[in-house]
Amino acid sequence: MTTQYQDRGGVVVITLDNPPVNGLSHRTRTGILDAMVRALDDDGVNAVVIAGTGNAFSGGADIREFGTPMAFQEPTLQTVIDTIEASPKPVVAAIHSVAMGGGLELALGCHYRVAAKDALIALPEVKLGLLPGAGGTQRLPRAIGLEAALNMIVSGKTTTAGALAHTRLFDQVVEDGVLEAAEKYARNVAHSPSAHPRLRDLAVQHESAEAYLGYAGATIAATGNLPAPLKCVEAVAASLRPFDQGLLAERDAFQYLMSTPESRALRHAFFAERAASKVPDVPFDTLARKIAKVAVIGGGLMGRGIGMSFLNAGLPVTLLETTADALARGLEAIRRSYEDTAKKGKLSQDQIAERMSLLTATLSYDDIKGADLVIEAVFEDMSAKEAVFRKLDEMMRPGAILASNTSTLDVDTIASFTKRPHDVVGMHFFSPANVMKLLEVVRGKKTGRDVLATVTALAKRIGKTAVVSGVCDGFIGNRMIEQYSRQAGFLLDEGALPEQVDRAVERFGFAMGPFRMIDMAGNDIAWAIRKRRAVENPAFNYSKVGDLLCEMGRFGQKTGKGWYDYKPGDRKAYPSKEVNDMIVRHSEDLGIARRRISDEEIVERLVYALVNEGALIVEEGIASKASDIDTVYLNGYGFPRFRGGPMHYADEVGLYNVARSIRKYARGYQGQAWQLAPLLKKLADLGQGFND
Ligand code: T1G
Repeated sequence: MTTQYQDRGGVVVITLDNPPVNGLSHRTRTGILDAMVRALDDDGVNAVVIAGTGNAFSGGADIREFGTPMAFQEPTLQTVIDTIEASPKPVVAAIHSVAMGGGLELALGCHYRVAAKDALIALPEVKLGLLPGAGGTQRLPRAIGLEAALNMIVSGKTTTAGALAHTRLFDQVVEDGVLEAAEKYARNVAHSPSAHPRLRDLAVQHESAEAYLGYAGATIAATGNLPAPLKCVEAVAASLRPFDQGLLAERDAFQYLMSTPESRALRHAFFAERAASKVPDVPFDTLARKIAKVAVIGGGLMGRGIGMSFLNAGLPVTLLETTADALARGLEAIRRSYEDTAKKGKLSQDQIAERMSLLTATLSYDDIKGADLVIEAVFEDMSAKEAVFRKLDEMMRPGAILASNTSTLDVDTIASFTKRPHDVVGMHFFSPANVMKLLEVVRGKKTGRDVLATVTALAKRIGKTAVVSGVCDGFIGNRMIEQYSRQAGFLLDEGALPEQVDRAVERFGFAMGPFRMIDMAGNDIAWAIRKRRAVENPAFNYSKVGDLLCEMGRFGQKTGKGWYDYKPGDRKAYPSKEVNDMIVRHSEDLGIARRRISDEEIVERLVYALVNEGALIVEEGIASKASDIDTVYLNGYGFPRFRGGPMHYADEVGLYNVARSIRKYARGYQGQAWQLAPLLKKLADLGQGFND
């Protein structure tokens, strides 16, 4: 059973008990409705309280049902809410914790609501490409006003019951003891002579609603082309009409959004990110090690960001450097970063003081030997890693986890510098490490399962999204972006220019095109990797135009010029005549007649290069599932979330069509770069998708 029924002397408590967040599955909806009917039929019952067990009152509709017939199987959430709202006996919601989406809508259908001050309140459906589909767009404006409701619904942002205590949304907000307070409240109103209040009976007040809603709609339309935010405005606007009419408008909008590719992609992303930390051969109940103290070796850009990630989560960090000067610079940079955040109003001086108090600095390994986890972020050179890991092996207490932040080097080789390879793991943070959510957890052949369980749980604790990768050059993300960059270079040889390529993928939804991105990261870094690759794998051919650019000293923003020209203090990228002339000359030198290339071809070649390499990565077992590839690209490489990630996007296009396009490009310029991945071919032939 996922609902409990308890008669407490005339007040019935219906308790939702559907772990992990009391999702309103068909079973749970049926349980609530049956309990309501039972309470209504029982003359001894004077009032009803609806409560939730565990970590949530309710996290909303059970999204695991979406896309299945159960999602709309009667009793729907609307039916449950209608029954509650029509009850002659008062129904009180006891909100002790999370009330989100359909969970908040369930509470909105109750006559009264008692909540804990810090209970998290949200209608986050828009983040799933939807909108509140069980009356939330109609009842919330009646509870907190049109503007506040629209802001909450369009942004999907989370607030607390305390922040809304002054509104009609809550009849009582308490520090704790919510259930007792709700039960007491129920007894007090049980014999109230007047009808119990229903939000649906209120009218939405706003002196200039039309103007305000018109402005809101225009603003949203200007910020992007996603359907859900606009439908949110339409549905909330309908709350100005009689309630039942507004409800119909909401229902039409919800049904429409449920079938959009954007919503399918956003729902896929939601689950992909939560599935990523589940490693097939690491049982979910694997005992994680206790991490209470962290050490970071290296106070450079990455070391500082990594240290801040832990400080921000309240974990003490010891930063170790080799010289006092380097250490001082690292500490100063961390403080300055916090001060900058404070200037934006996102951090208080007390919070800065608290975080800095958790940070200690040292030049001695003696001061870190008691740490539970040590993360090395020194120079990306194997001899430097060897020196550090031999020292760590000698100094660190038994059971400490020894992690490397390496982005390219072999974690098995690093582990071989120690006598405890089972304690060694890669923790590849993305710069800036205190901001980027993605964490690639690189498992060596001998990395212990409990180490993986520990690091993936720790990632969530510090607000990161962990994806476990096997050992290969570039792990998951950087290995794939190399193929993406190859195609970008070949496109220049054949007729495209940097600004066209960037514009095409940015229109597709990428945060930044390949050339603006590498100008920011540094063309010299890519140059060094290409040189290394050319030695290791002479068959690895790529456009030489990137090398020519570096030979011109155009390393990117850091040199004031790269693929684009930059002006001092201005991060805008200006197309460069010098570079474009060089590109055209290079095509002539290659004897290539430049051709006009469509944006569609540009997007296909860049995205399918990711998809094909992703298929190889899954096939080799470097990633355990295709959705992990999506999680990496959504959280570390600016892939548009409303497209769900490269693998989900390929499924939406149809793998047959992707394979057909790849075969076409394999017959073109530098076609040998297109080796159709066997997994992609197999699934295409079977008419299946990666995420089936
Ligand atoms: N349905 C099913 N499972 C859910 C779920 C949901 N609504 N929310 C979370 N889970 C699972 C999640 O997959 C994970 O599973 C576990 O719970 C812990 O999640 C009609 C149509 C509630 C704030 O969008 O924001 O209502 O990995 O790691 O950090 O209008 O989960 O353990 O197997 O995120 O403590 C609207 C989404 C639905 C809320 C908890 N509701 N959830 O955060 O844990 S649509 C949402 C969250 C809807 C109505 C519409 C968060 C959380 P597993 P977690 P957390």
